Amino acid sequence: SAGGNIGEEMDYTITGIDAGAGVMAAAEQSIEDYGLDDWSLQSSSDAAMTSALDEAISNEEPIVITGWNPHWMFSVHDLKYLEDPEGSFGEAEDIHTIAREGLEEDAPEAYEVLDNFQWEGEQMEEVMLEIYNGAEPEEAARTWVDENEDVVSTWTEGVEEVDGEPLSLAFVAWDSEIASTNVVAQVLMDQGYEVETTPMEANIMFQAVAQGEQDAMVAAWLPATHEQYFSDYEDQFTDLGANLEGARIGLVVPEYVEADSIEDLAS
Ligand code: PBE
Repeated sequence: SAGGNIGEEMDYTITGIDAGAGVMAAAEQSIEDYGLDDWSLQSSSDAAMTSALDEAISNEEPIVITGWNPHWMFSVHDLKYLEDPEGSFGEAEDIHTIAREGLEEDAPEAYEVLDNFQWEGEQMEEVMLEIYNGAEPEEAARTWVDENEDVVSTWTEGVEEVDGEPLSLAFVAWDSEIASTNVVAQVLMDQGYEVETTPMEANIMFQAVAQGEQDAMVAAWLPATHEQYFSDYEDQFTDLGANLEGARIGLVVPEYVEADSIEDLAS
């Protein structure tokens, strides 16, 4: 309600996601940077956070979440990022593809497709929205691949097909990475691979690719969000560069929340 203390109305709680996400570390940093001494960051999961968001909006209650782009939430709800003059959440990010050492020799065709894989935030959001609207991730990815042959062919052009070779992709169950990982899996299946996708925690995803237990992942947010995980293993895997440019993380609120900056959360 207008005039009330905004923090009090939200129990001084930022609704977060899994504790291992980079956006969680950045949110903890923002609590420090902005002196939000009364506030705490609640960890849960992407799914739990977005259902808390849906519920808050249907009750027109204030809520602050850990948000990011690309994400379907911006198409479904009227949301805004809180300004971040201290830069706790960094600047624009790219999402990188990372392959295990030796993949180029062991599976050159998959490596090439992974290296070529590149798309736009809006395209990722198309897949995310399908899933939000009830499609299974595999199904949503299949539809997108079938409807975007022109894009997909730029990833696969001139790459030879294989006959049922195994290929493993690690990911974290963030809505954005569920979308990208499933799209890449469908494309590699079309190339003849037996693709296995395995969800895991963020630190384990980096570790598994570094140790060669997983072939690749398409979910490394750089330079800031996953900096810690990345620098831990930097010389133990191959960074294939950005597959998506212009991603972003931050604190997000519904438009009706009477705050424009993280500074406004301080009491
Ligand atoms: N995210 C989505 C992840 C990276 C992808 C922003 C929630 C993170 O914060 O680590």
